[in-house]
Amino acid sequence: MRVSLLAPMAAFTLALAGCSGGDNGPEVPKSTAKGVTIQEARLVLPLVSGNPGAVYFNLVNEGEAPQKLMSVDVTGVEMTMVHETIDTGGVAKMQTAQNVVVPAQGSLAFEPGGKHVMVMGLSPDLKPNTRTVLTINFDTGDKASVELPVISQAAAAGK
Ligand SMILES: [Cu+2]
Repeated sequence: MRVSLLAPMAAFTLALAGCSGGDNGPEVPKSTAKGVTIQEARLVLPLVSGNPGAVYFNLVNEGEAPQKLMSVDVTGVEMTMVHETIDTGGVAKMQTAQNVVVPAQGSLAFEPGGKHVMVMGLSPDLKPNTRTVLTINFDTGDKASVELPVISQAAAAGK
């Protein structure tokens, strides 16, 4: 009996998305901040529409210089504010975060209960399981952008 050996050399073709975005998500601008990556980014929608949402992420800086965050842009929101949560005698309060620096060869987490980006004036297009774009502007003029998944509070709590 002859055994026929098939050696399928499957050629995987990567279909690259064009500039239109479409089902492949929004177009993300190229980052200019060398060595900086934004990880685990997500926009958590408010429970009640019209209220602010919050954006969380982890900023990683593999570069040789610290990166000072100047401002944050989120496509589809009217206003962003960089906040930090502080504990004033057992009461958690939010205030504008000053001097937000990602150390060289370090990282900085924006997470619930800590630093976060408050987003106000959310477009109705920002529904759960859609995606938008997060851009972080540094004082050097460099920017880092990433695709930003939009999730509900329930989805955020289930993580
Ligand atoms: Cu806040």
